[in-house]
Order: sequence, then structure tokens, then C-alpha cells
Amino acid sequence: MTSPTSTAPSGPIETRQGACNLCEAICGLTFQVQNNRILSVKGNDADPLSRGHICPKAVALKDLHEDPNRLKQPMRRVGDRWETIGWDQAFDLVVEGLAKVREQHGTNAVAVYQGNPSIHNWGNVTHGHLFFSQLKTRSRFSATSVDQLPHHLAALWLYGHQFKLPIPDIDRTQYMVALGANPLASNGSLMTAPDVRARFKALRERGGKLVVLDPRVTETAAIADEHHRIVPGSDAAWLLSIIHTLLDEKLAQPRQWEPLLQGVDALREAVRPYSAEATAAFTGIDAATTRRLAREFAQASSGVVYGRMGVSTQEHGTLCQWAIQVINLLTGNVDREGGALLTTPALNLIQMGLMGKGHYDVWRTRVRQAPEFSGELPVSVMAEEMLTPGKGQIRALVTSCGNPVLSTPNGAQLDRALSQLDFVVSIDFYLNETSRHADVILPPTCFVEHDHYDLVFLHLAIRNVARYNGPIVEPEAGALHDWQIYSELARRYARRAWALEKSRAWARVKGLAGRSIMARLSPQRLLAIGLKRSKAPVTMGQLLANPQGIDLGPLKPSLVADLSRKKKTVQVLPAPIQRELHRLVPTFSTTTDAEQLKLIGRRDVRSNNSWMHNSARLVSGKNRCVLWMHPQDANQRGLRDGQTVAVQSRVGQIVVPLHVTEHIRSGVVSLPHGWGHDRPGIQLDVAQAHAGASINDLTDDRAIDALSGNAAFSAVPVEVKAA
Ligand SMILES: Nc1nc2c(c(=O)[nH]1)N[C@H]1C(S)=C(S)[C@@H](COP(=O)(O)OP(=O)(O)OC[C@H]3O[C@@H](n4cnc5c(=O)[nH]c(N)nc54)[C@H](O)[C@@H]3O)O[C@H]1N2
Ligand SMILES: Nc1nc2c(c(=O)[nH]1)N[C@H]1C(S)=C(S)[C@@H](COP(=O)(O)OP(=O)(O)OC[C@H]3O[C@@H](n4cnc5c(=O)[nH]c(N)nc54)[C@H](O)[C@@H]3O)O[C@H]1N2
Ligand code: SF4
Ligand SMILES: [Mo]
Repeated sequence: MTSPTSTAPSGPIETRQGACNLCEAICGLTFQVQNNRILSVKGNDADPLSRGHICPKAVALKDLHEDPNRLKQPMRRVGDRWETIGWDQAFDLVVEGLAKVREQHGTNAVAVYQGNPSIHNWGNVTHGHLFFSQLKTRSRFSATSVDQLPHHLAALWLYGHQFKLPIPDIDRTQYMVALGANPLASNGSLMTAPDVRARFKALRERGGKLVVLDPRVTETAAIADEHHRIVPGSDAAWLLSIIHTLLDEKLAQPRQWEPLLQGVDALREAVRPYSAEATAAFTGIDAATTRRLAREFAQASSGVVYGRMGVSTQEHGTLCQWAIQVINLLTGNVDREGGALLTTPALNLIQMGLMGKGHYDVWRTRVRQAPEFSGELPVSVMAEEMLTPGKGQIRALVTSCGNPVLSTPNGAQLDRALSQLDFVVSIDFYLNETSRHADVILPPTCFVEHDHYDLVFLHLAIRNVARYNGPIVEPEAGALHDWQIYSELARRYARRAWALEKSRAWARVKGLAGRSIMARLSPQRLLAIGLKRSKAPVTMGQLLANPQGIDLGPLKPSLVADLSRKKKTVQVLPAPIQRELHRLVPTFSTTTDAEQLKLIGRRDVRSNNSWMHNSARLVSGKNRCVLWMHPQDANQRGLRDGQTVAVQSRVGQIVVPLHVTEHIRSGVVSLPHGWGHDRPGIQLDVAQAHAGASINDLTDDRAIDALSGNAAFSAVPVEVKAA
């Protein structure tokens, strides 16, 4: 199948400015387009934030657009076959399928899983809730609980709002400590910082320092001033030792936070067992180094500790993210130039009350009693909620922008669970490892076919910027954007649900009516209204006239003033953290089993979670789905570089090639996620030819951060043998 536009006669070549939505860097792009075909993709030098930077994935937006495997019409499953159907029929099938399960088994029997692009594609943000909220289900899941959930929980407890996430001011800081983050490969996360390499270079050129703690010699570690190969899963103990040193050596100087911090004495007491000397054997970082780093950090003119996936997705993820904030608070670096600050984006959804402050543990999951967070349940429990009979058992699933079979722990179990559900619908343009379980697939347009304003990541950027871009190419006739799919699902489901809920109050009708008006407005209309109503510093007209983006300046302090105005204080030792600390003590006091290999992840600049592996240019060259192992560990097991090995964990086994390298801590092995495209029934020709194996057939659904329920991907105990 070729793109219908590819045979059109040649026309004028036009230049259009756009953005890349594949990762959080949201780089500005310049496209050359002819006859609705993308000729080239380049970095946009005029973009005030990305300044011309791109990575190899940007060009793959063109591959995605032209991918013959990309679905363009709804599909329904008929036995083992797929049949393309019209939108009208597809919507009816979906609404009827979901309503039927709800009628028979109750609202919580219908589950929702929203994957990562849900926040990268703004139509999902503006319109997704119109449909999902009508399902009224508590079985809500998303990629948040395999990612940044601990950040939200720490922000809720410390600053009173799940989205008050201070962003590292990397353009002005003098001292950055990065744990469990590899921005040179990931291009930054909870830190929209395109061209992070140049920014780190500038940091060092102005006399600043970059310290990296990572079990592996990552691309970021390789350019750092110092790199420490910390034992995976031990970061919470190390961070507590930093807090201990700050308080023990009287290095803390909270500056502007002094009047706001509560519970510092209790904190001093609570961290007493965690001296640098006490944790050294557990973390693999000697006490002198830890104490020196604490002193250097406290004495730097500005500094920021930053921790991402590696410390968020581990057994003590919430402790890690809380401790990072506390270190930044105790050194006065939160809400301070060169430290970590909140953004003030043009369209400030937090200020507008459109991003709720969040809640925690108001209800719990049925089987494991795991706490909800802001209405979501940890995805690690999704399979058990499908497989365990009883009232409230999940019988239907809506997936959108997600591929949980490859991206959530114990994916093989979830794979089995999905195959026995009564009804599955996937809103996705690929027939992949997850959507192959669907009864109906609703494929939206792809990114270059619709407009974009980054509602989410402009809240997480290292500078205040605003940028709106129109579509780069026209979608095919009859194609629907995500927002239109949600809008129509919301409309039809409301009608169907009305029959289910006749007895309920009038208010509900009014609510539905309001929603249906909103549902008809495009994201662009909503943006224009939002900018106007919130008296934003830019107008829609200015955005349209400046597709390269508008710079609104560096981040400015606001949090202290805001909390003071509201007469709020910051409790540095929230009660659940205090309880969790008691749980950690026995863990770090016992020496770890040196024979036991611990598995961690790895991101590669040419890969994007589970779904860009169908771009030939991205998967070409060397196989990236290989297991890294230190020579000492390989020798001990009689294994050599290039050989195929079997990796075994509590939940499963996979077979992958071995790469023996000094660039990893001994006792640790590393494998990327998002691979494993050898499952039957998928339609991804290129990815299938570069299948790899899924690390999440090894990661354990029982291994979670107890506080948040976030998946603990780091430090999975595994055995490795010759295959
Ligand atoms: N072991 C391990 N597992 C991990 C991680 C790890 O580091 N290690 N990382 C975790 C992290 S941080 C994340 S965010 C998750 C990601 O996990 P998921 O969000 O579940 O999966 P993705 O691989 O991002 O899949 C995205 C899906 O969305 C579809 N898609 C892309 N764009 C659009 C769009 O505009 N509209 C719609 N409707 N669909 C679209 C794609 O075709 C694809 O099927 O994986 C997690 N899993
Ligand atoms: N190229 C590319 N870019 C991406 C993505 C992608 O898949 N590919 N995904 C995007 C998404 S969804 C996200 S959330 C971000 C994530 O962005 P990052 O968090 O920067 O991404 P990772 O590369 O997973 O970095 C995690 C690091 O933690 C280390 N690590 C593992 N376990 C531990 C531990 O116990 N302690 C410490 N200290 N370190 C540990 C790993 O070795 C790794 O270097 O990246 C985004 N950008
Ligand atoms: S770093 Fe690469 S994937 Fe991320 S937004 Fe920029 S071009 Fe896209
Ligand atoms: Mo993520």
C-alpha cells in the first residue's frame, strides 16, 4: 500500500514549522512539504528553546506518516481476522460493547489504560476526559504508574499540589547532581530541555559541576565531572545520607524557606540511622565521597539534585523523590535561580484549576489493596484485577496511546489477561502487542496531520516558552483526530448511558450538555478561549504569527510567595514517609547478595518506548536489544561477548544476545524496554524483523514502591545462563 498522495504530480515545495512530540524535549522543526508529502525534517534554528536541535527520531515522524502498517480506518475483529469498517459502525460497536459489560458487571468492570502519548498529543488532554469520565469507573490506569508517580506524590505532600514539580534550572545552575537519569539519551524528562548536551557543556564552561549517579556509564555519565556507579535500588539510602550530612554538619541553609519549613527536628531524628558511613556498603559509595558531595552541594552558589526514571521506578521511588526535594529545600535551592523552579507557562493549567491538586489513598484496589492516586490505580495490579474473579473484576478495557503488554511489569501475564476479557477497544494507529487483543481499533491521525500546542510539557520546561503549530500535512479524507474520536465517543456514550442512568438527577443532564458543547470545540478553539480568559501573556494571534515559538523568559521564583500568601507551610517529614523510613532501615542494614545479578533498564536515542521500532532508519545498524554485563560477571559464568543468553526472573525468561562491557557496575545487567515484537498477530513488518525481547517479561508486577504503587523496574533479581 502506498500513500495516495505519493503519485500526485509535483507541485510547489513549501516550508512549514512544526514540533516533534515524540519526547519531552518538544524540539521545533522545519518541514519541507510537496504535494502533501514530507520531503525533509530539520531542526528549527529560530525556536527559542530547542535552537535547531533535533535527534534522529524527528525524521522518523515522516516514516510514521508514510508507514504502510499505520492503520487509517477502524477495524473490527471477526474471529481470527480483521475487517475494516466505517467510523459510524465502529463507534456503535464500541459504545454497545462497553455499555453491555457495564450493565452486566458494574462500572468498575470497564477499565481504562492511557499510555504515554496521551500527554504528548494535546487532543487527548483536551477531549479524552469527556469520554473517560463518563465511564465512571475506578479502574483507571495509565503510564504514570510505570513512570513519574512518585514525583507527583512528593509534590502533593510537600507543596500541596501534584503538579507543582520544580524544574531544574540547568541554564543557570552551578552544581547539578543527576540520579537515575540519562538526558543525553532520553533528551530530558520532567525537564523539557532540548539540546541538553550543549546545556551541560555550558554549565561546565561557566565553572559549574555535573555529578551523575548511575550503575552504568551512560552517555550523560561520560560527559560528567564525576560519575559514581551506585548499587541499583539503593538511592533512597544515599539521599538520606546526604540529608543526614547536611543536618549533622550544619550545612543546611534553607534561606527563603526558613519560615516555611516544619518538622526539621523530627527529620534530623528520622535520618539519624543513615550516616554516610552506615549506608556506604549498601550503596557502594564510600562515606568520604558522600560527605564531600553534600558539602560541595551545600556550598555551591546554586545547585539542584535531579532524579528521574532510575530512582522513580524502584522499590523506594517515593522516598527518593521526596528526599531529592528535601535536599533542594534544605539548601534553599527550590524556587531559586539556578536551583529548581516552577514554570509560568502562557496557558497555566494549574493556575486555571484545570489540573487538580490530587489525592491519595482515598480508596484501594480490590485484590492487593494498593492505594489510588488522584483517581488512578497502579498499573502493576491491572492484570490481577482482570484475572481474579469476584465483584468488580475487570471485564473490558479501553486502551489509548498505550502498549501495556510491552511497557508494564509482567507483560506476559497481562497478555494472558487481555486475551480473556469480554471486550477491548484500542485507540491506536498500530496493530501491536496490546491492540491485537482489541475487538475494535479506532485509529486517529498521526502527529504531522494535526495541530499542536504543548499543554503539558510547557509546564515542565526549563524556560517559559509558548508555541502553536498547525498541521504539516493534510490527513486522508474521513480520518479523525484523537479529539474527534473522544468527542464522538463521549456524545454516543452519553446517550447510551442515559438509558442506564435514567433515575439519576437532572444535574447530570446539565453536566452532559455542557460537555457536549465543549466536545464540539476543537483544541485550538479551547486554547484561544483559555488564553483569553486567563489573560495569558500571549494571544492566539501572536501564536499563529510565530510558529517558531515565543520566548517568555527564564523561570522565576513563585512558590515561596504563593505558599506564604496562602499561609501554607511545608512539612518536610510527611507521616507516610516517616513510616516508610522504618521499613528501609532493615533493608540497607543487611548486606546484599553479591552473587545475585540485578537487572536495570536502558534508553537509546534511536528508540522511543515500544512504538517507533517500525521505522527502518531507527532500527537499522547494530542490535540495541542486548544485555549488558560486566566482564567479571561474565567470566564467573563462563559467558562471552556476542553469545546468546537466557535471562530468568521470578516471572519469566527471555533470550537475548550478551554484550560484555566495563561500562556497567559489576553485579548489574541492563536491557532496554519496549522490544519483544515477536508475538503473533501484530502488523509491524519492520519491528517484527527486529523483534528483540521484552524486559517486561522479566520485571515483576509484585515489585512496587509501597507508597505510590509505582512499578519497581530497577534492581530486578535475575539469573543469566548460556541459552
Ligand atoms: N522495564 C521498563 N518498562 C518501562 C519503562 C522502563 O524504563 N523500563 N518506561 C516506562 C515509561 S517511562 C513509559 S512512559 C511507558 C510507556 O508505555 P506506554 O505508554 O504503554 O507505551 P508506548 O510504548 O509509549 O506506546 C504508545 C502507543 O501509543 C500509540 N500512539 C502514538 N501516538 C499516538 C497518538 O497520537 N494517538 C493515539 N491514540 N495513539 C498513539 C502508539 O502506536 C503505541 O501503541 O513505558 C514504561 N515501561
Ligand atoms: N530516546 C528515548 N528518549 C526517551 C524515551 C525513550 O524511550 N527513548 N522515553 C521517554 C520517556 S517516556 C521518559 S519517562 C524519559 C525518561 O528519561 P530518563 O529518566 O532520563 O531515562 P532513562 O534513560 O531511562 O534513565 C534512567 C537511568 O537510570 C539508571 N538507573 C537504573 N536503575 C537505577 C538505580 O537504581 N539508581 C540509579 N541512580 N540509576 C538507575 C539507568 O542506568 C538509566 O541511565 O525518557 C523519554 N525520552
Ligand atoms: S529530542 Fe528527538 S524525539 Fe525528542 S522532541 Fe527532539 S527531535 Fe523529537
Ligand atoms: Mo515515561
